[in-house]
Amino acid sequence: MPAIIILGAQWGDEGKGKATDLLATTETIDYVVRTSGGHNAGHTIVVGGEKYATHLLPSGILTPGATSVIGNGVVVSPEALFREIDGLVARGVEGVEARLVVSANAHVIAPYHVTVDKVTERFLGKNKIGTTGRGIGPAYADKVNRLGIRIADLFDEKILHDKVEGALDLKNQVLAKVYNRRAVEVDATVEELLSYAERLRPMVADTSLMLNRALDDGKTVLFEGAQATMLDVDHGTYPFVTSSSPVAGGVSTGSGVGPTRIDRVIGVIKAYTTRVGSGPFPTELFDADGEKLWKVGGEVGVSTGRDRRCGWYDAVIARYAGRVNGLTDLFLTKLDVLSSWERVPVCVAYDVDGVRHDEMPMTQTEFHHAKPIYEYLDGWWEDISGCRSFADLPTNAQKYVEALEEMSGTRIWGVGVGPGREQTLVVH
Ligand code: 2SA
Ligand code: GDP
Ligand code: MG
Repeated sequence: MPAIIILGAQWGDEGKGKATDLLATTETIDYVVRTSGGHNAGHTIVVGGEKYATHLLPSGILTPGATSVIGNGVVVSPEALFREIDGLVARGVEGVEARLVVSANAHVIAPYHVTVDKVTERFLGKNKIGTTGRGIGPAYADKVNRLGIRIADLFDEKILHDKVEGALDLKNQVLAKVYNRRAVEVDATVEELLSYAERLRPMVADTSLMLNRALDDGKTVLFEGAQATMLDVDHGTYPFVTSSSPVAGGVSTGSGVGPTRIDRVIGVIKAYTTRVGSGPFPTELFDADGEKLWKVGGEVGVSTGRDRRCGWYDAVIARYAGRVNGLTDLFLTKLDVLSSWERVPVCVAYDVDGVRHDEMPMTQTEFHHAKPIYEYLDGWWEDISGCRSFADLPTNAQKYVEALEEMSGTRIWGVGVGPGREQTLVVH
């Protein structure tokens, strides 16, 4: 299986890190590639009881022998990158920089992007997006506005100076006139960005060329998604989305590997649903069940420490993710969290102002009005975290997985019953 995509099918934090890590330990994966987002991502991997979190680095950085790639579609804060590398090295992870390749065309998150992200959110008040405050949106805005700084620009002081000046021109006026903030200094910004250049240079390459050649040579490439389908700037709950394309199509633009080279697209999906940040969420719970999911599931943001909102599984979203990503498989995580419910509700359709919708409504206004229509599946009481095969699961847990597969329209390849690498069952 030479080219595989792993991506989020809901609003993120489905367990993509674990899925990537699992695949990278069960098959020989030569490259693990990030193609969108930046250090807003937080992926947790638990190996032998030791917990690691990756943010900007692909989770494959923990797989010995695999090369980690930060593709052109990613926005890179050099400061955050080095902080993350140093953190892993301090914990004894070997050869991190030697196994990391960064695209020359990836865009840079400069300190002023973080400033703009934070002041904008404050300005929006109750209408805020609930961003991670990492400068992601403003960096992508500059990219599309043709005001971005790319990694390659860090190696040419004159170009860098011109570009920073251009990027700050309008921003400084807005910061002063709208937000009453001091101007960001061009020279100091250029100096800071240049200070990262020497350490970064050996890691920088034409990653599209490298990955296409690797596929020509029969190597296996795993594209690791960040954020998720419902946070996609086109297909998600706009404007409550991130500013990149976490769907399968974004992998091609974010890596320079064409869609005809992709063999498998795995959507990672929780056995219930969570969301962090603002925006509509039809199955969200505000009662003791929501509290229990949050507590048992440990639903706290890996990058910001924010509490995640919790709700029941939404098969409409699962079908939508199957469609917009062309999923070949689902990997269902956190089934263990659902032990000890008499009945488990699953959303099968929405009621939008009195009209039943079996598919995602066409407009965001309708989606904001969507009320879940539930089917109730029988629950189970047993602790399933020790199960290692599908047949080990209690009958009702097996039926739950089978019902979700049927309702979601994509085969369920594997099931997670705990955070550890080994706490996984293969269904098909
Ligand atoms: P941004 O910062 O511009 O990308 O924020 C825009 C929206 O995207 C959401 N977002 C996320 N949602 C889930 N998980 C993410 N990663 C971290 C994690 C989040 C954290 O793994 O827990 O620690 O808070 C992530 N990154 C971005 C964000 O909440 C906004 O709704
Ligand atoms: P990602 O952003 O999709 O990589 O996911 P996060 O790491 O942000 O959040 C997923 C959380 O669920 C992490 O704490 C994982 O360790 C944990 N996790 C993953 N799979 C399972 C599972 O099957 N069961 C349980 N209980 N936890 C899991
Ligand atoms: Mg996460």
